[in-house]
Amino acid sequence: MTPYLFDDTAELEQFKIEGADVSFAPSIHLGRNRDDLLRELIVDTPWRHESVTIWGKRHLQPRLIAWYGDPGRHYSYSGISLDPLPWTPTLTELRLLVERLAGEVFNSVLLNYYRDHRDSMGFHSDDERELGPMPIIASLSFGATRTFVLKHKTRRDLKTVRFDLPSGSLIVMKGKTQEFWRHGIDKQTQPCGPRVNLTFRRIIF
Ligand SMILES: O=C(O)CCC(=O)C(=O)O
Ligand SMILES: [Mn+2]
Repeated sequence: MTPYLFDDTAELEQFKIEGADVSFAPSIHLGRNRDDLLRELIVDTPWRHESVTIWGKRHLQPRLIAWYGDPGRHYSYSGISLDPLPWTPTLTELRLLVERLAGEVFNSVLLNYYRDHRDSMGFHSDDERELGPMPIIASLSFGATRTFVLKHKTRRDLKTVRFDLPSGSLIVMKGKTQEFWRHGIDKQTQPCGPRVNLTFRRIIF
């Protein structure tokens, strides 16, 4: 039996990664069936397929997104600007749960929908000015297990860190993680089902 079938490991454990503050819980207690939540998020979210500008060129993002938050919490990155949708009961419930586990308060969430193994997220840091100097990002995953990859921005001697994000897992990045490290989700050759990821954030202005 894999430990991920249990719903009772709510403890966040800190990874030992130099210059980063990353903690992880493989299976948080949700009080609801994860597959039902995944289906609900896929069906009920007004997903957007956005184009972003990278090095002056427009590209369709290899995933769908949606932005929710308190009124006025706009989010802009790579040439797109998102107006927040109002919190749904499900997203409010998940936000309260994640706030309790992370011991932080969030006012917005970016939803990412990876339709299959071909969807991905390029290496980036969540270091937009509106997130403040040491952003706290809590990232909750549902659906297919995908691999989260962390690479240091300058230190070639530090190994790339890879770990799986199973359905119901929570990862929290804080401190100087965004200053020193980039993270992303690679495409994979092995086919997989859909995954929805919720990255709770605090926009400070
Ligand atoms: O899908 C993930 O786990 C990563 C999401 C992410 O890095 C982001 O939304 O900024
Ligand atoms: Mn990110």
